[in-house]
Amino acid sequence: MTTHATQSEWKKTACILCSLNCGLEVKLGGENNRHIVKVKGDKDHPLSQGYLCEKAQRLDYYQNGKRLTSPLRRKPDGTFEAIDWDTAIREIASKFQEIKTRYGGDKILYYGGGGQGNHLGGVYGYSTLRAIGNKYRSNALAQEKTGEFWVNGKMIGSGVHGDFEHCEVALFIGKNPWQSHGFARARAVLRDIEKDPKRSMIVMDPRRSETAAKADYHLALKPGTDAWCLSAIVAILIQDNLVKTEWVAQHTTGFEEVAPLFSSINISEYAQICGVEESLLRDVAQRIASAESVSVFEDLGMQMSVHSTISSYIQRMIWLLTGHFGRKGTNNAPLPFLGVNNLSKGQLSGGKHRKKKANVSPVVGSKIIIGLIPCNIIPEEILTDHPNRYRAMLIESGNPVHSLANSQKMREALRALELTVVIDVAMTETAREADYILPAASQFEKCETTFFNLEFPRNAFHVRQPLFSPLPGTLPEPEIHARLLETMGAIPPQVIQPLKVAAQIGRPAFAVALFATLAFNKKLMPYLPVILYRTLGTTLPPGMEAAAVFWAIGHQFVRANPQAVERAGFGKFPLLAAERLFDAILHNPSGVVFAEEDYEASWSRVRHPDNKINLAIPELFEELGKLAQSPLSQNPNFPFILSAGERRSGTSNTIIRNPEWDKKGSAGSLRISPQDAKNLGGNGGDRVRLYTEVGMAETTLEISEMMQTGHISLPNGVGLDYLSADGSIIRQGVAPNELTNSQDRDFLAGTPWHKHIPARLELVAEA
Ligand SMILES: Nc1nc2c(c(=O)[nH]1)N[C@H]1C(S)=C(S)[C@@H](COP(=O)(O)OP(=O)(O)OC[C@H]3O[C@@H](n4cnc5c(=O)[nH]c(N)nc54)[C@H](O)[C@@H]3O)O[C@H]1N2
Ligand SMILES: Nc1nc2c(c(=O)[nH]1)N[C@H]1C(S)=C(S)[C@@H](COP(=O)(O)OP(=O)(O)OC[C@H]3O[C@@H](n4cnc5c(=O)[nH]c(N)nc54)[C@H](O)[C@@H]3O)O[C@H]1N2
Ligand code: SF4
Ligand SMILES: [Mo]
Repeated sequence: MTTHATQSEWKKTACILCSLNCGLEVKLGGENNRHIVKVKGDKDHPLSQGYLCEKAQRLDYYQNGKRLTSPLRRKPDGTFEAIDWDTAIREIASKFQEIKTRYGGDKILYYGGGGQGNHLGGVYGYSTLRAIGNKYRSNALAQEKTGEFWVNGKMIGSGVHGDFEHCEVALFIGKNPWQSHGFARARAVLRDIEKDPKRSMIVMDPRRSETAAKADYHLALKPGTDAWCLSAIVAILIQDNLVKTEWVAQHTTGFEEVAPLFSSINISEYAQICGVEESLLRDVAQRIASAESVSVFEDLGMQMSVHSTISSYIQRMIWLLTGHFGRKGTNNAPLPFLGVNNLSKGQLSGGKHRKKKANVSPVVGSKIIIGLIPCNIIPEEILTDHPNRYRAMLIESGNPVHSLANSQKMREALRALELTVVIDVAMTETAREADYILPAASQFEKCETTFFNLEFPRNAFHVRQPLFSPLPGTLPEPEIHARLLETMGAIPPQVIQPLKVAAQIGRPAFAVALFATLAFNKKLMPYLPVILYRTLGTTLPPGMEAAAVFWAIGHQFVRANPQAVERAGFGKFPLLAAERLFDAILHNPSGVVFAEEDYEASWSRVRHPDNKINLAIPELFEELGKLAQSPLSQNPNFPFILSAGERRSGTSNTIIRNPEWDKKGSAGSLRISPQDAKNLGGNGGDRVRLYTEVGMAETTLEISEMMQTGHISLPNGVGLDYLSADGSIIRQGVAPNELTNSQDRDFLAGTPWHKHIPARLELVAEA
């Protein structure tokens, strides 16, 4: 499984550092030709079109950081020993089966399945989960986007994505796309909006972020007051008759129920609570109501703060009451190849549920949204003395000890389990707590893809070809899962051989043989990904075996969406179109446009009677009503609000662990306003102690005009442990979740309040 490149060749791949996955061309070189030495944007990529940001230049620090190269097993003394793959697979398979027999497979929690650049492993992981009887899952989406998914489900029945390239007005709520991206070619698009006098940008952010600095309207609200700020804008729309009543009558239901919630709001009072001039709120409401098109992006500044889910609801009211859905330049419902939410739910396509799933977690009883239990409750689910507590975890491509609230509690929880298995490329904070660690091939050493396909009306999908062979000692996840399943006896060997032969004859013969096999043995259905990998996969180009699942996913997709695929150029006949699509996926290293639609298609995804959007969510009315009675209070012992996890140019979650690219260590400082620094008697570069209710960390002050008084900010993705060449551990910056409390979470979705942590500062006296 090699695709060795010669010294001078440019190879196509994608960046794996954020959800945009920009298409790249990279030059390989260095020792054994195993380094990424040059990086440029791939002009042929259908979405990024040659665009990239500076972070992509650091990819070799991921590829050639300190990697795991052997399966590891924890010894009774707590240290790890290297073991061979056969032993590791055999022991892990039998230990999971033991847990299943003793307690039930529902006591095995699965976490992760993919990060910013890799979702293919998760598709294969699904087979293993079915074999071990898994029921409960979680991943990072359940600490950011589940509230939004839930609200989307109630109102629209589909995900939505703004059309920022074409909108007249862009509204960013707790979102800093200049650094964090989130839509294709973000910086280029932001510059276009900034330059065009007919277009406007509105940014709601307590901080003068890079995006806010480019905005026409910066609503520099007080941290955590989004719900009041957004409610005030909705109230202005209703009270000043700015609602597009005809559109609302034609396309929505429930307006009569929600209007009274906003018509009595005291706008001046709400403006005061959020600290934004009432006149500015009125200007913004006017601008949105009079715009031809408005696109909106809500992100962590709002989603990871108090009132997360109700804010997701209120903000939708702003653009739905003004008719900004289902047209060019507005918010639309894209058609994903395989939605990340379907992946989370363990569904191979957007099709129907196989079984009725649990709707609350077994111990805490928290709501399960898109098949995920909230990340914040994981420690309680494990540490509570309850018969249904989880006994084991399989963690794949996720670093919950570092990335979920309250790292100390998460460590304690992992240690309390009878079995923890981690699949990762590096020795992470999470892996250190595991019983077994399996070393994965890197994302540049295997076929990979993501399902973050959110563009509309033209959508693309990019399956990457490997740049290198797997580092000796590592295996790609599809191979790991195939071996686990085979060892557990889930797939009888006699099933594989005839299918392999059929695949050699051709895909039509394979299709017939596969259907016959599955018809006779329905129990094999959950293992379809691995069966495809072991059979059809052997006929695919070397290194692309794992792409076999796209044959099945593609057929399902084409059957469900024949017109979109036909318009993308794959022909009229679904069976043929699906085969062409599969070939295009395999042989197009820059990615494939798989769907072309018109804006009307958005409406077809509104899954409510008559394709009308539902404005009324009674489950949220009580919580909304509380806003009028209870403005935010602040504990006097903690006079600052800390936002822990700001996206900066120097951060990329915990994907790049090697700190060498940031030799000055400047990526990790605490931003503070000039006034607050003065009050504290501190200067830039001074060391400070930062206290929260659960922890303390030492960090360095960075005086920043971006910050308003009372608000301080730390970056995400730093404070990682890195084993340097001489064996010592380097840790640069503060690991944010040593400071966060898993109890601080949304009342409905359980999402954390990472952007709203009460904090106190103390200068460290010079020695
Ligand atoms: N460079 C870089 N880019 C990334 C990532 C990365 O690690 N590094 N990670 C990716 C991932 S996983 C994600 S989810 C996205 C997240 O992308 P964003 O959500 O855009 O990133 P953040 O910087 O966490 O938060 C955005 C803004 O919220 C503001 N904020 C803080 N408190 C409040 C508040 O109370 N109200 C409002 N309205 N705003 C507030 C902050 O000042 C900040 O500017 O970024 C992705 N892109
Ligand atoms: N306080 C605070 N905490 C936060 C945030 C915040 O703003 N504030 N942001 C949150 C957000 S939005 C997110 S999305 C999460 C992200 O946090 P996580 O979901 O933990 O994801 P990543 O940091 O992206 O890293 C995933 C893991 O995948 C591993 N990996 C990389 N490539 C491969 C591969 O090919 N195979 C395997 N098996 N493993 C691989 C990496 O080494 C890493 O350990 O962090 C969250 N944590
Ligand atoms: S970090 Fe995101 S925006 Fe930057 S190059 Fe990578 S994928 Fe593109
Ligand atoms: Mo995220």
